[in-house]
Amino acid sequence: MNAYKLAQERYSSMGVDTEAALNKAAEIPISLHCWQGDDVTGFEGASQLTGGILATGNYPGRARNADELRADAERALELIPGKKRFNLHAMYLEHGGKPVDRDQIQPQHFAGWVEWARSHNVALDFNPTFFSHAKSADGFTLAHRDAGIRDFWIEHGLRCREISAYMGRELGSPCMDNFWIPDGWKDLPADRLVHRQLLVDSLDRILAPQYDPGHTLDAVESKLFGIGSETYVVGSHEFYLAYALARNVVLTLDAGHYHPTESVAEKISALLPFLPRLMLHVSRPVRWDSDHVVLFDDETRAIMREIARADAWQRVSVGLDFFDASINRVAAWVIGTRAAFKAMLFALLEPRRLVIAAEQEGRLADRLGLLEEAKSLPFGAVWDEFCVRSGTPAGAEWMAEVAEYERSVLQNRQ
Ligand code: RNT
Ligand code: ZN
Repeated sequence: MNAYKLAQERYSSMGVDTEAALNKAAEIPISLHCWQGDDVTGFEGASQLTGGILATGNYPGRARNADELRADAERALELIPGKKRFNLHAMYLEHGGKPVDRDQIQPQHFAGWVEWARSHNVALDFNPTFFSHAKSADGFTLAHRDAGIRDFWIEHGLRCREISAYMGRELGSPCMDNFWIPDGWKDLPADRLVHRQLLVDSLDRILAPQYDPGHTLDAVESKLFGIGSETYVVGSHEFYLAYALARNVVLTLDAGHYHPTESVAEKISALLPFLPRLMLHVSRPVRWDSDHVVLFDDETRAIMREIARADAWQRVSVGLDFFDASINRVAAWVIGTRAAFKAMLFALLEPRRLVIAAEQEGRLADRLGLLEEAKSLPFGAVWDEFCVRSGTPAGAEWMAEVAEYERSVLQNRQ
């Protein structure tokens, strides 16, 4: 009998249907972030990543243009099981040699991406880019006191919504348009309120045009601090939670954007009764918001477990957000995304019926015991089965493929 059949029996003895879990996991998309492929550089000729985020390392082979980034992403997508989306930032436009500023971008600048997405059967998500630009150099964008700078960024936001709607319409799946801005102060502000009022006004102006929610959805992403905005971030958690509730937009939770002992997993069930929709940036903060490659670790498992327990996959969009420039970037995508899918499948295999029964009947030692026993069920065999059914390598086989791609493609980029 093969390993999967044995695993199926073991899970079944705990009341878990592995076939149902495999089928479900195959339907739930994870959105791969384009910016892992080039250290958050983009195609505008930026010489520096700003906005208080940082990709560290100088591993050779960074994608330098859209064709290279797409080729690298294709290699990664082939090695990752499950349903994938692809998440772009505005700075990944293709201007065809005629640079356009952020307040001038149009859907046509993303036509190449839409064609690529269509031919690879992935839907797109989108992000306006409020960093790595002369007009964000002093650390403020949508919350800037200067009306001219604010207008520039508002126009960028408006155009990004149009582009997002175009992507969603073309590809037949709503494009999540995620707003994250770096605005904040390094040191003690004299006026915390004024920037928050300005940000409300800017966002309201950006969100004024109505779009079909079947084409684009708007999300806002909070943050605790950034490099250079350690003391005050305009778009804090409370700010965006209140904004999302007041204006009925999606709230994005980034796993690296809270105090280190806070858990994003724990927040999900607190928000679901109030917010129709959440977006996640699954990431791995190490001592700070370091955006390390996602792993099959406690926090990622807890996040997926909470979505699975609430059966909220329709309401919680899962995206990734990490950037490691110190290792092969294709491998980083593969490791992080496979880990996220692994955590999703693991969550779907929880012996939920037995654990709930134990809780309801007050058998609390059984509840704890079952959760502990579930950890040593033969999960690896079910995961391998998921990979094989997806037509992707099981186990460590993907490594040889990435190594070959490094030899034949990445090493030639100087
Ligand atoms: C920054 C946010 C944001 C970015 C991307 C590039 O702290 O996490 O999501 O990582 O938009
Ligand atoms: Zn993020």
